[in-house]
Amino acid sequence: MNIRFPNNDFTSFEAPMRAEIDLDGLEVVQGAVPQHLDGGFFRLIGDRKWPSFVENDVFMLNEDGMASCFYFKDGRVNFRMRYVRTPRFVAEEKAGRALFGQYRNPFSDDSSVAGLSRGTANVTMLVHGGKLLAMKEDSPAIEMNPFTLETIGEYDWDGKVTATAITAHPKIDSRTGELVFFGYCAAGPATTDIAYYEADSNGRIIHEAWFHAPYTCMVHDIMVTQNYVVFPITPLRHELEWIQRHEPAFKWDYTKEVYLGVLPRKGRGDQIRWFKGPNQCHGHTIGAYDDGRYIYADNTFSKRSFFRFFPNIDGSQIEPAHTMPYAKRVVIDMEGQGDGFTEQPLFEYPGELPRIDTRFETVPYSFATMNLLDVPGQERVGGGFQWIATLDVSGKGPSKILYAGHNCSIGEPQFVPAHDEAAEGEGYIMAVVGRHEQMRSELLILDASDINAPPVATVALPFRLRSTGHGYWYGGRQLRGETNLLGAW
Ligand code: V55
Ligand code: FE
Repeated sequence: MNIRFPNNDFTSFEAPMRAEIDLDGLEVVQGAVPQHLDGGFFRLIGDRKWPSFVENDVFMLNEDGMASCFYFKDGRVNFRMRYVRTPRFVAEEKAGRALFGQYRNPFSDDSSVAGLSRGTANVTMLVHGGKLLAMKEDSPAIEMNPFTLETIGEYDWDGKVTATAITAHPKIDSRTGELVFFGYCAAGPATTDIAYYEADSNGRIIHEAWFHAPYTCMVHDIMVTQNYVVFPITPLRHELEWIQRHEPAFKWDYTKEVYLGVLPRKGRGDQIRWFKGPNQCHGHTIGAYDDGRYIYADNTFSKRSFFRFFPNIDGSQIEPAHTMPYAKRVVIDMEGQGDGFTEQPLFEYPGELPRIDTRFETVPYSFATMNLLDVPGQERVGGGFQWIATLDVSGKGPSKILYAGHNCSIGEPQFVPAHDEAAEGEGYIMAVVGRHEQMRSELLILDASDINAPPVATVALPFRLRSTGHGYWYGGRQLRGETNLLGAW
């Protein structure tokens, strides 16, 4: 059979790599890698092994997960990249062709794979309870070896997690090391069931609750504080009839309100309180905390879904400005009588892939970093994410912006603390830059307090890395299972 990828947006720099890589001793072309850095910068990339048999496939979201890691030790950087051998990947490898069809549509699959997990494990890599998991929100987590990136298999927390799908954006409580996570469409495709779980710092399930969302939609991320969990229900709708008719699995609905579902931490499903607000689309959570009465939850929101391949439900043309995400703070008064919430803007430029110093997950914080899509007035050549910004969500400190360069893309920034006792935001920002003219990528290690200073180090790769996917830093002690708290090493 002729293997041929379609001629679409994903050619050139973004063409599938389809290659697994081991490269020890990456070249440091500028500066020096800090000697004391011990750990791994894990990034999950989408990379289709076999061309889709579906026309106009949702490429970015429906690609095989490719686990990658920059391992740091003694000032050296080693790189490894391996496909996540999901049940889907293994079945397709055996067949030597794609067997799974449209994004989130089991009715479009080859009959030989009926009932097999459709998960691609292409969103986030989590280390918790001494395990490395590759995650995708429509399927179970996949366990991998944190050092070799070999796939171990599906992981269900010793049978305690029965939801058919687990979020790719769990949160680790920075005080307790507990893992807070959920699944939506947790009782099967296009169901309103949401399952909420917590695991203790050793990875044992200590809480489970189920409830129903007011309507079916994508629930990509959550907000977690010391006392509350907030589930964002925003109308990137998902209906069984659509997938039965082979229409896009998700469509944007301008008519529905937003519902923020608040549960006390470790609360029961029937304790959920819904707070309503105007139509908009949730992107990612930045950070969240509460003071006992008010929940402060920072997120990116756009007027409609960022993804232009999901059409408007009414068939209207997509307004490009409506896809632009902006950082906003949501405030919920848990002692008030109302069922609404207030919002305030956090940053003037559109951006996504926000991250914080993870040691401040669930507690008051101020440091954030994100990719920007546009900086009005700044000259640029190229498109998409070309800047990173650091900002102070408390509004007290200045924000900084770094342009990656003409025809250069930049990936999600990752904060790495300088050492375990480092103050919030004291440390490094790692980000992969794609140099499209050279068809090569670089890993930048920046001073988080001044991203405009010359990089601490520039690590060169002799190949390109596709620009999708989230990243996470895990310290060596975490990787070796010696601690479950997020830290430097
Ligand atoms: C996102 C990414 C996905 C997905 C759903 O918002 C949402 C990002 C790469 O896969 O399936
Ligand atoms: Fe995400």
